[in-house]
Amino acid sequence: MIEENKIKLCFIGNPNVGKSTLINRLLNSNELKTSEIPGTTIKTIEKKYMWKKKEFIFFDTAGVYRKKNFNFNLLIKATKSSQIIILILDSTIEKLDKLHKKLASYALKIGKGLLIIYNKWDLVKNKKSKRIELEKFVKFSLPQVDHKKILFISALRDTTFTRIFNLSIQIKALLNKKISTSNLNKWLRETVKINPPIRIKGKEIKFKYATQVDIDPPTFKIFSNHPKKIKLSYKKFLENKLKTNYNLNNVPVVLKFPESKNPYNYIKK
Ligand SMILES: Nc1nc2c(ncn2[C@@H]2O[C@H](COP(=O)(O)OP(=O)(O)OP(=O)(O)O)[C@@H](O)[C@H]2O)c(=O)[nH]1
Ligand SMILES: [Mg+2]
Repeated sequence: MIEENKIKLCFIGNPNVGKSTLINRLLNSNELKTSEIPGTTIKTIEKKYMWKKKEFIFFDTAGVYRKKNFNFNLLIKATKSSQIIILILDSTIEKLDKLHKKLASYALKIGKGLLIIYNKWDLVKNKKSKRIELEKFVKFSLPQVDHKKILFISALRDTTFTRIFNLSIQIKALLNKKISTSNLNKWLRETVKINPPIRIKGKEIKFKYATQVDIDPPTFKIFSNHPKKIKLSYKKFLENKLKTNYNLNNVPVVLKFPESKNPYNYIKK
């Protein structure tokens, strides 16, 4: 089977949030040990599953805790071997703590897709207001994540998990998305025209050209006359606009502003 057809998902989160229970449900089996006692899964376990002719590889990981003897290396190794990180949170616990923010940001930083799932939704009473509240938490703590793509599930009670499979397929496709140069340049021209960068020390920043140079994660180069003078806030603005315009949700996008004065020099290489 060719590698492109594989979708590797790494399930991470605090102990006892239901990572192993969820993977068992996705596998339609009981092969992974689960229990109400935190710390059931000790090391990473890899499972394969075919879903609609696609091979899924699930990594079940040990619940993260802060004690000194927690093996972060194992978690990092599983994270690096995967394409998408699935952060499982407990719906009955209010906060997205610092460690989760770090893990999620790290996943995006190293180029992974990210899906956030609130589990144990069956235990939540006032579902409508709780959903809004939890979405706000994520929006505030992890602004890189599209809060509309968060899933609220019960690994124990739900009867279907199709959305998890479908969203993972979608996120993998986004990681590999290719945008044509002409399309990108049309976007760049229009975006800069509506909201041009401010002059820095009298110098006008002119954008010349944009091109996608890599996939997984989508990586772009934007050429201009004064790349060093572009403010970080304007770079962030372009990144956000690019993400919204091409629906690049739940995946990192890398924008580079290279020095080269003549973009054609770069392209000829
Ligand atoms: N009510 C409810 N309980 C759940 C749900 N999912 C899991 N549980 C229970 O939560 C407990 C922990 O589940 P596990 O799947 O072992 O959790 P884990 O995240 O793998 O935990 P560690 O391996 O310790 O990191 C078990 O008693 C599960 O039955 C859910 O959606 N609703
Ligand atoms: Mg477990």
